[in-house]
Amino acid sequence: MGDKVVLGYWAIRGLAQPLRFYLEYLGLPYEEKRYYKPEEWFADVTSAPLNQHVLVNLPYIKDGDELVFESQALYVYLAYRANKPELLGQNQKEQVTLASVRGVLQDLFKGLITLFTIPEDQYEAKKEDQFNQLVFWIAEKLSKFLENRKWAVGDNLTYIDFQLFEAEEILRNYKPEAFATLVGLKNHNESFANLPAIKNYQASDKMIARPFYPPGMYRWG
Ligand SMILES: N[C@@H](CCC(=O)N[C@@H](CS)C(=O)NCC(=O)O)C(=O)O
Repeated sequence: MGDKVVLGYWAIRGLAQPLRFYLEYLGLPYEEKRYYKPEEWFADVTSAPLNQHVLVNLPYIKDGDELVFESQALYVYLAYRANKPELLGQNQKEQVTLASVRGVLQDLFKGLITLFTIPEDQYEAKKEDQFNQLVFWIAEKLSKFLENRKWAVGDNLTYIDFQLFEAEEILRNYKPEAFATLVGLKNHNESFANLPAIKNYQASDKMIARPFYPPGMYRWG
């Protein structure tokens, strides 16, 4: 274990943004290694210690000599590291619900990526249909699921709320009028944004407001 954990990722929101919120909430001392250019990442990934790891990827957590890859694994590692395993779900029911919400969210993120990577010359013509077919109906399901519950698994906050919040922020910024109709997601979004750690972080200069996705490669971000 190191004095500070290091979160490595591109200098965009992407897969790291919920982890940044999570680190703030956990109160773990951390720093970020933000990669601004592919060359910077290439230099690191081809030298020790990263080149000694088969699963190497971004985001990663470096904790002293320990290196952890795969974003979903990072949430688990950091919950134990911060001595807050309750964020993994406190019982079987919460852990199963968390896994269900995580699966639906993965479908939603996949739909968003497909939407935002429509070829440039087809984007205007296709974006409305693709939003409805790939994104909105999944967001509606999640929203309905969240009605009458404070957090994704019920009364207790877990790490999946951090991923859910990022999905909400994408929807809220991309299509505010559609997001406003998703009452369950809207209420969850407001409750999460009001957590003191999140409120402070969003007001700080560490916060990356945009882009959500790599500039140039995506039609929106
Ligand atoms: N399954 C991986 C996906 C990671 C991934 O696709 N990382 C992208 C950025 S979102 C990347 O640029 N990885 C570095 C590389 O491919 O060299 C995770 O969840 O962490």
